[in-house]
Amino acid sequence: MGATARAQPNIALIKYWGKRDSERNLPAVGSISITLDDLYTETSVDLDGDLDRDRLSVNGAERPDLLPRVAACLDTVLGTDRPRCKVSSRSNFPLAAGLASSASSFAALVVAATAARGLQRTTAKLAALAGRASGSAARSLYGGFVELRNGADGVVVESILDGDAWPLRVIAAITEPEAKLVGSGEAMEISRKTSPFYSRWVEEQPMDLATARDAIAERDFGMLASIAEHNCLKMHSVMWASRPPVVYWNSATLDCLQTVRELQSEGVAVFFTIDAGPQVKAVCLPGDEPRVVEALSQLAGVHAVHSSAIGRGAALVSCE
Ligand code: 2P0
Repeated sequence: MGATARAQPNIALIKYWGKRDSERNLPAVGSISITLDDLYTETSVDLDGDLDRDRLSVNGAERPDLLPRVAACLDTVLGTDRPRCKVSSRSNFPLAAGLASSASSFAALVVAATAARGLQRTTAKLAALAGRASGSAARSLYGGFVELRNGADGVVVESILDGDAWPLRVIAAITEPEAKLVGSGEAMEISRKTSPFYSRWVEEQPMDLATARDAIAERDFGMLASIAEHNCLKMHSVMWASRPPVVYWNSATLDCLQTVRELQSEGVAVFFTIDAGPQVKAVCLPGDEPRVVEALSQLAGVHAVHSSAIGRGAALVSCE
């Protein structure tokens, strides 16, 4: 039996950084994200008892190096007595470079594996399973504006506003197409153990979440811009103050920030956010998108820009 699912990455406006329980991969803080539309990962899972071992191909190439994490996720979703699986995954954007490919990849994997086995699960359950593999993946099960909270026994995820209700645009400026050197899971642990700002970061997160929630409920772009940029820079300050320091930015990252600041001073409704990578995501109102795309595309250090609307959560494409 086999199934194919599609999931989109999500971009956190209020970030997840740090774990309270590494074993169960539970985040130390809640987060708020928007699920994208135009970037996606499509993953097929075929259950095949005749295989001698699990197989994984990513964008057409065998990737045994990525298999242990995928196999662990399959064990969580299907049980350790599961049949061997053939997994093929394709994404239409760069992987492991700060565009949340692990979010879309694990969200699609969990949905496809569940369907391939003929299991019925609620979206909440699928989100919890995806979160075990990658904290941010839990959010990609839902569309629009999504909040992840820490519940007593795991994460609680919900869509807090439909994308159609506030159709913001996201422009991702790619400043480095190659994969990052330090994975976010490892970097989070370095921050938790060594950054003098880490405890303050965790302490202040409920305040930032509340402000962003209000901004989204009121469709207040200025308020959302201000809290999202603050939360992003605070997360990177935690990383920069870690030992060893975790610095994902390059000089083009800073050029993008400067360009966003200039656009803001010209009255353009745009703000930036940066994840565990050097790419800059500019979030703007639809009418301002052409100016933002044009300004970011012109920068020498920007290799490509990807524009996206806000989209829906992970979904099954086919099941045999
Ligand atoms: C986020 N990031 O909220 C934050 C902002 C990166 C910076 O979630 O260790 O790949 O697999 O749970 O989900 C990236 O972390 O981490 C991430 P794991 P994940 O989007």
